[in-house]
Amino acid sequence: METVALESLSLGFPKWLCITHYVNFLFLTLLIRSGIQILADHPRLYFNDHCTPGTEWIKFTKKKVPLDAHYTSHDDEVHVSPWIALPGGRHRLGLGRHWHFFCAFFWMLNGFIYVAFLFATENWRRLIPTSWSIFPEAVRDFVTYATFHIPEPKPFLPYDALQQLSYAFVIFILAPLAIVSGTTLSPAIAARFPRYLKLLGGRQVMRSIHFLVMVSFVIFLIIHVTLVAIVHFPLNMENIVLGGEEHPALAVTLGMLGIIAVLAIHFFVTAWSNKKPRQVQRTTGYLTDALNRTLLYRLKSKQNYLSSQRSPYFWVNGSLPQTKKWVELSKNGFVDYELSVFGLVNKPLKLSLSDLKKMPFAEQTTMHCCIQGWSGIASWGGVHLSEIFKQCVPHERAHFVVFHSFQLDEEGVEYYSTLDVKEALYPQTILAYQMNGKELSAEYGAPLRLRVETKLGFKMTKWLKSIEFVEDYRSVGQGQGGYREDRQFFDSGAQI
Ligand SMILES: Nc1nc2c(c(=O)[nH]1)N[C@H]1C(S)=C(S)[C@@H](COP(=O)(O)O)O[C@H]1N2
Ligand SMILES: [Mo]
Repeated sequence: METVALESLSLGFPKWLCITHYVNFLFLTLLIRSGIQILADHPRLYFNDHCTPGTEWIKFTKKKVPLDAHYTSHDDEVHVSPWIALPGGRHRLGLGRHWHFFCAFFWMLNGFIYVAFLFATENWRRLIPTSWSIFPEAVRDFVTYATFHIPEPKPFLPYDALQQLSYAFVIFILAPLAIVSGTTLSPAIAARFPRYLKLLGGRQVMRSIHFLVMVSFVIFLIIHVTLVAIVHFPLNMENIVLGGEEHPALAVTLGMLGIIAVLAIHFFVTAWSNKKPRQVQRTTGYLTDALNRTLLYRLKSKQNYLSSQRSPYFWVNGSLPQTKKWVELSKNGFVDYELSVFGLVNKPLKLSLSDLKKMPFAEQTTMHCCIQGWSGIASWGGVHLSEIFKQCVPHERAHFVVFHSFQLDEEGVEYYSTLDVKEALYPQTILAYQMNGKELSAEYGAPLRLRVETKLGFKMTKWLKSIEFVEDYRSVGQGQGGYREDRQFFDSGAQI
């Protein structure tokens, strides 16, 4: 039985293996490049969820965070060349993420197909060691390589022990680790399963592991490709491309064409992202938005951190509003502030802070996840949105809620975000006027801000001016669902 199985392996590598191997190379390299783009937006890694500057275990920026001046997490972004990052350049986080999620899907799909075939045939025997002797053999092989010799391959594999072990490690340890650590970075999953996240060491530990997995893949790729190229080159290409040892010239030609095709795709997606970012946002969105809606939309936040777990430092995003109205209001401690609720409602409202404070008080201690990568834990106190719904009574046709801010950008464009009415009514979706038990301070969004705990931070409009009920968010701004979606091509789901 055993020998029959092994003999079938000696016939060479099947075609599905050759194909999935190339597809894997394509998506893995796209994932690495887009991952670097994402990291560049907050180039610091921590083993704690507070992300206090100075507690990084590694950082890729020389910038120092001034603790006395207004410094936002945007100021901390670094720029990476398009030769390395996908798509590279300034303010490309949104697009980097689109490619990362799009490719993650196909990379996983390809991986599952590969593993399914591996076990449906006898090919898993090439990878999974069945004897402890593999370890001393691998050490011997390492010494052989290190002294610039070539070790004996094992019969039927045709890998040596070191190859077998490293391939098994990449496929059965590194790849699953990438998937698990990547999944926990979804704020919706983190909000729904806070204990599971804690069990794994926390968000920033997972983010660091995700990074270390990427580094391991890069190291593996470099060594792997180098050894393929210098040890029995044409013979390797025959196995890799054709699955058997017959036509060396054909194998090398096809193999090189494959690599050129992968490079061409890299050039194409980089150029496309820089020329037509909106098109990329929409195209990749067909898949990732649909997946996000099916898998994550229904998750509700179940976070309840202790007040002792609050972060000593909380990053700030966005600069203070310069609008006359807000500046005036702030001088007066917001006593004249009125939140207006308008649009498709039966009863438009003007609510002062004291009106809001008379409504039932809601408080939650949660972890904030910024799209850039940092996190922080704080308590937020205010009014659940259902209270506003009760008073204004939205029309049947009101499917979306728009949160308008006092803050305008340099071009005078207003910051806003949208939620659909169902999400707006989820537990822990509140209008907060308190942070950590005190009045909300100016930089964190005074007098009022939104908190939606299953989403990334950019959905949580600060310096809230008004709430509008609309039928379709596409009629607001540039129609993408929010200021960041409009301007920076962020994904409007904001749950991954
Ligand atoms: N008006 C306005 N609201 C905003 C932003 C902004 O730039 N302007 N930034 C958002 C982003 S990206 C994040 S991560 C959070 C940051 O909240 P914090 O400054 O309280 O940490 O606010 C969100 N709300
Ligand atoms: Mo953010």
